[in-house]
Amino acid sequence: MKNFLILKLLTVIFSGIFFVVVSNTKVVGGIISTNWTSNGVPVVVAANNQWAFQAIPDGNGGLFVVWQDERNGFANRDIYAQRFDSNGNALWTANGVVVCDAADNQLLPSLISDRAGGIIVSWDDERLGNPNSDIYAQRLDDNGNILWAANGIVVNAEVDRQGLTRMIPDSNFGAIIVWNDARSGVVGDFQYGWS
Ligand SMILES: [Ca+2]
Repeated sequence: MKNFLILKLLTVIFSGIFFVVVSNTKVVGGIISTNWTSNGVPVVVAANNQWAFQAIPDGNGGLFVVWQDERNGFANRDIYAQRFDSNGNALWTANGVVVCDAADNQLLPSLISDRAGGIIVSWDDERLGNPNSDIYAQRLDDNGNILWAANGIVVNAEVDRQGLTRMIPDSNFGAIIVWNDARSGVVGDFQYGWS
């Protein structure tokens, strides 16, 4: 467990406590108080680093996980996702399904339930220019199928940087998204949203 860092801890009713930890190269996760492998099951074992993961319950005793992935290069980071059942079995493609593998970097994903069994993921996206990131989003169903346009829909691509998204579900299987926006020239404005 050397170099491991607990990054996420959340309580799930009737399912114990999820924990997800990450080393400098690999991400692992498990459920405290159940019989998952004692040192955790791998979330992803791919080349280079996997970082910046987020996890939420899947509503069936398992969890969804998304992360920033460098398997395709340190200057071509992508977004991947995985689902685990209550026994720690990966339910989607081994090492995760591609949420976005567009050119350049996709960074710092956030995720929420779409309240229809799947998830909505948003992230910072540099495909149109580094470091002037934009905001993109994608929806996946409960089987990991992509539901919106390949590599995500544009949420906001104004001048300068947009990033650090946070979301809540809306009333129609979508999301309300807020982000940090520097279009005014002031990094730190949180005055923009999308639904
Ligand atoms: Ca990329």
